[in-house]
Amino acid sequence: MTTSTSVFRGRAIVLALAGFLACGALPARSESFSFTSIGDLPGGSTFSRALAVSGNGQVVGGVSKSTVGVQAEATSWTKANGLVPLGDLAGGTFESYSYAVSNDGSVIVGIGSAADNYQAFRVNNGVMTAIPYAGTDYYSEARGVSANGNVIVGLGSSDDAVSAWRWTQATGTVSLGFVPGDSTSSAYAISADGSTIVGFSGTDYNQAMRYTSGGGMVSLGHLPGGTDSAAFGVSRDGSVVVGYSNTSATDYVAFRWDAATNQMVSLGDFAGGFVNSQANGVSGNGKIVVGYGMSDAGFDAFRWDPANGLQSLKGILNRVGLGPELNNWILVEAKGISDDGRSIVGYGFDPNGNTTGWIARNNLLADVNVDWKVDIADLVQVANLWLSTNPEGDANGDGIVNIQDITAIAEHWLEGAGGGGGGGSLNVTAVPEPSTLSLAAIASLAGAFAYRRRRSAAHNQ
Ligand SMILES: [Ca+2]
Ligand SMILES: [Ca+2]
Ligand SMILES: [Ca+2]
Repeated sequence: MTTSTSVFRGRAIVLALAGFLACGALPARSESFSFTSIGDLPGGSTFSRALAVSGNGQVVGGVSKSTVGVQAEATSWTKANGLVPLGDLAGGTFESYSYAVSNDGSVIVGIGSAADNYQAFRVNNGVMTAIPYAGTDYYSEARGVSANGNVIVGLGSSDDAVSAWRWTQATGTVSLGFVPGDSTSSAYAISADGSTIVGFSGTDYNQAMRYTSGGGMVSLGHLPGGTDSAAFGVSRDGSVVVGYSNTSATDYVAFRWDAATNQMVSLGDFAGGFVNSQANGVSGNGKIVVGYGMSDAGFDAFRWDPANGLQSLKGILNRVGLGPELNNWILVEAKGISDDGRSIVGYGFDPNGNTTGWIARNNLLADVNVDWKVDIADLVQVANLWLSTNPEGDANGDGIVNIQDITAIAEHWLEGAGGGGGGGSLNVTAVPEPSTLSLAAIASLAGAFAYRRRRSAAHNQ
């Protein structure tokens, strides 16, 4: 074991050196992918967490510690302005957290410390106001907000029960009740379109729940063998829900549920360590899930999609050439993902060992399926969306899916796929040529496009 370990280490060092040299030879680093620390507010201890990202991927909500917010101060972050303190509700101690962000970032919701207790807040264009309690509640927190910022959900507590609530300007704060037979509930997310609210409901144990105005609050059940589950993320239209379920007394795993099958499916966990994974967020189209899993090394942020399965986010970021930025970071947990799946936020331990928030971004439009590499799967997706205006097939961002998107994919062929040894995607000499099989596939796809274009031309006459 010692021998193979040292051989492995030797190889790793050689590879790391090769990567370093390749990197140094590059004129500039690629802008296709980025990994950025959100930093820390001045004062207090050095600490931050990214807890949510806006639908458009530009605004990160979270928490840091500051001079006034020694315990915690709610924050927002943008690339242009960095980490910005959001203050706290009036009265009580000073402690606040941002938990969810609207599509354009103009509305941020969370929890603050008010005169009597902790209370849900809404920040609208920089101004923080308390969200009224529901009924006899004396404690509340906001956990989700619709894309337009008009619908906010969370949980509140009275002497009788903790229950999920929904707030709009028109209705005020209204309790959503429980799954029939249960006595507690909590709302943790709302779909971008505002139609669907998810969280959990329960008695001694919880069950993931999904609430719609037409169907009320419905249990999503558990994975086989499970007794305890909860939902933390929901897709744009409410049709995909993610969270965790146990499968035994000790094993907890991330799940993905979709309305089409009405089934919870396990997303698994990393090998090693306890069986302990959880899904926290899902892309707008329901296809990309983020959260955390556990390996021998401890907790690790994951990214999941149907084709690639459960992947270490740090592994992906290393593969696409962000090794230098990631140097010694541990990505403990991914907390949120943007609507287009290109921005993932979370927190971990930075190179100094401090808990710090981060944002990872994939700006490579040619990677239309957003799996952080440009390959045959992107060509297939373009083919499937041929001549549509669907942004998920638009590899060059011009609003139409056509032959120029094939060209864009060819120009970025195998970018992010690895082989650059950490040298970045501009290191074209390190990017393998498309294999014969891939070239044949491209040729046949090109043939299919020509056929479909002729057909479509004929239909238009
Ligand atoms: Ca600080
Ligand atoms: Ca791809
Ligand atoms: Ca296009």
